[in-house]
Amino acid sequence: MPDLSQPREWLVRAASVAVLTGAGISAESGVPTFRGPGGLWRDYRPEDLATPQAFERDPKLVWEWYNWRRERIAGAGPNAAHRALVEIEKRTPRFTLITQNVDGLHDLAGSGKILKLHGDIWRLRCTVCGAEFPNRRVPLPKIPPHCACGGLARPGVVWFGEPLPPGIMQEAEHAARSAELFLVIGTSAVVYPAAGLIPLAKEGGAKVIEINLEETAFSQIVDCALRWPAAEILPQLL
Ligand code: BV8
Ligand code: ZN
Repeated sequence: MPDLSQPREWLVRAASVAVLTGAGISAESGVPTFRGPGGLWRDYRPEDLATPQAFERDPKLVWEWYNWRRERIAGAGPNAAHRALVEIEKRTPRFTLITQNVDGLHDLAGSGKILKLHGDIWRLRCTVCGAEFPNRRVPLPKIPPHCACGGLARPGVVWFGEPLPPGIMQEAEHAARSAELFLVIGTSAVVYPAAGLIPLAKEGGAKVIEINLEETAFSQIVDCALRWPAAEILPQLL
């Protein structure tokens, strides 16, 4: 376990903390990441499946992938990393959790305010009437699922090439820019505009701590890089 005295001091002193999480924070819950080992699903890449074009071309295949992911996530629960963030939220006057994850594990852990940049795998949206509704059926009884109006339903997530939900990035940018401490946990930092929050936090004067097993494009600019599994090191940070 690396020496945590410096990051601990930053955490105790910070009146405003912002956190950006990625698939890595759910890895120790048994939810496969996108780009890590075993992250690939069959022989497809997320960039090829998580797009409007893929859904247009083969909604059944795309829904099979989401159904498989929903099954994997349904069997998983929040881990010590998710819970540690709930504890930090309780102790910090101004705290914002920004996640790229669509698995809903931060909600289950009890996090309060969560900015979901890429949507929620447990919500569906009708491609015809636009109705948006929760659906936690695992497995889905019918693939692809349909809306009560008869229209084809899609996962309530943001695909590549799609804009993020309006207003969410503005809130996330404000939180990153005004944070005294910015935690980047379990993200390969390759997806934009989410990854752009990291340099933004730095420009805003935040101390940036990266928790990841591997180097990322931003490892050079962070103030502290902790190469350790999040579920082990975050509770130690507390
Ligand atoms: C947009 C939802 C514009 C769906 C997702 C060329 C260059 C730059 C950018 C682009 C480009 N071409 C296109 C773009 C833009 C594109 C993009 O960024 N592409 C990337 C691939 C280059 N972005 C977009 O399209 C975005 N939209 O820009 O719109 C626009 C504006 C107006 C009008 C129209 C259009 C939308 C992006 C959202 C895509 N949706 N997900 C779903 O989930 O099914 S992204 C997907 O990747 C997930 O959300 C995931 O969260 C995200 C990022 O992945 P990570 O979370 O980082 O996960 P990953 O597996 O990669 O990494 C895991 C990390 O954890 C690893 O580093 C590993 O080491 C670490 N780890 C593992 N175990 C642990 C651990 N760390 C700690 N502890 C452990 N135990
Ligand atoms: Zn409908």
